[in-house]
Amino acid sequence: MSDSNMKTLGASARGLLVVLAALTGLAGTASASTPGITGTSFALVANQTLSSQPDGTQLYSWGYGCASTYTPAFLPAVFAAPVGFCRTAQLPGPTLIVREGTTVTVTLTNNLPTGVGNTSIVFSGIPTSTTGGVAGLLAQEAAAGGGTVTYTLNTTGKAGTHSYYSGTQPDLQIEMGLYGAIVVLPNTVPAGCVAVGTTPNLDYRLAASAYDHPATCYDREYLFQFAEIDPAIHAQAEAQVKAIAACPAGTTNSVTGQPCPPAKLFVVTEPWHPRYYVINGRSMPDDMDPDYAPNYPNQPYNGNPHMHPLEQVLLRVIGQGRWEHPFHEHANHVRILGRDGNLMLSQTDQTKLGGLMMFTTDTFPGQTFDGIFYWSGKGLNWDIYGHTPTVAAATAPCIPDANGFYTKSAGAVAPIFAMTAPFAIANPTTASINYGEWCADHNHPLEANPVGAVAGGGAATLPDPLVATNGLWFNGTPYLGPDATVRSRGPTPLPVGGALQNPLAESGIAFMWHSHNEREITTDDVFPGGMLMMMLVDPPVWYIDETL
Ligand SMILES: [Cu+2]
Repeated sequence: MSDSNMKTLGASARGLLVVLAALTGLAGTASASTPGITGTSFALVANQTLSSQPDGTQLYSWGYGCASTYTPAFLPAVFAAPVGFCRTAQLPGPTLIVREGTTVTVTLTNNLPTGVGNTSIVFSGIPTSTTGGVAGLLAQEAAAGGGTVTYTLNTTGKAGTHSYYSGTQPDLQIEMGLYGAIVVLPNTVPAGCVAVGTTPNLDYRLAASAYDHPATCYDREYLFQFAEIDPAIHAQAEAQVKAIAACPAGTTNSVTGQPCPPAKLFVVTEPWHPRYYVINGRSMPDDMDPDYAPNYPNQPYNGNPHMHPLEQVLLRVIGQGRWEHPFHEHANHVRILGRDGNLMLSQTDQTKLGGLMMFTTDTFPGQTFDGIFYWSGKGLNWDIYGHTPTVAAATAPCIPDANGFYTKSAGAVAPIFAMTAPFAIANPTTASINYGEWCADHNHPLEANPVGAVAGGGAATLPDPLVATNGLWFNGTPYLGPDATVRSRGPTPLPVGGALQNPLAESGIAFMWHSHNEREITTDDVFPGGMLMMMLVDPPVWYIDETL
């Protein structure tokens, strides 16, 4: 995907969508947040399971999950059971959400099949002590056949996003799916950050800030875990596990009459040729279905970011596989806040961030970063809300604040949503439609004479909507907001009659977020797939429901 897309946001997004929608039949408007389980004591198991891939493959895998005797609590609260679930094995493992400064215990039980051997967990960057288990190379291990080990984590000073993964034969066990995320929430609300639950709108954040620092406040958050899968390795493991189960040690082979050998897997992990590239255990387009969607019973987490203009969006990102993935968040750079839970501040001014701005973010194996992304529409040279000097200008003012945007400090009304079901769009004020607008482009239409607006001098012959529009996300306009097609084009919007549009009040602009190693945006060599998702900028008055 060309990076010049950054310069031509709406137009390129529209082109991408036409292609993608035609090829994949994009699903609706699901979003995400950072769901997980919370508490100070977790009972995890390592077990075998199946993962679902977009080509229909049910892939034999191993994963961490919740012990069947353990009832986890879910965050955000909207994902309380029965919406949220935690299988006895899932991909990735359950996201553990804990609070900085608390002592956290994680008990791991090894329910992996006979022949796999021991297993363990490494909590990257978090001081850990251990009770029970048996000695291992990188961590104390839970022995085969139901053995347990308890890890005690000291989270003091460890706010941020961390990875956890198997420290036992990691070339095989991480490949099979034994990895997950641990999110450590800061235990303060820094000055200037908005505490969770204090806004009138339903709040999906886990915390007010990423770190104990006022420069790390955020409005919305998403967790992405990147990994690769070589199905040939999974096939070897599955075949050997089944062979061992059919001929348990101490018994006799029913066909040959020979004694069954001691059970031990020997899976060759080189050469290694991944064919699936996953974000949170799913590939495009599965990653755009909702969190906890029933069609992915063992892959509960999606990858489907939405945001409003100017919102500060926290990206929690982990490289869980063997490769580095150059992930490109189209539409802006990402400001890196910290890596592996280490906040990076300016060397000369500790009130300011010191992390770099990245065009493609790097995800090295086992490493995490927290970053801030936002979209503003600044500098596009057209009015993103479709105002023209004659259409809607009078009802939608744009008064620049000190930074040139129409915000509260310039008298704009911030959108507020009624939190009663079904909460879709609830802002009653027209002025809120263009909350956050970049005023320098106000009343600059993209087209001086929009197609279909005949009275204004536009062409009377509309493009064939079947050429221009495919899929539920394409709204037929580069503009944001309710009735954007009408505001930009007059009474004959595209597509005619609006039959193929996404919800009229949504009219978002979509951007591709994907790996820039283009081999990785395939599923078993078929494009589009793999490490790819669509980010949607929604108009301020569109309520972003993170549970869908
Ligand atoms: Cu790109």
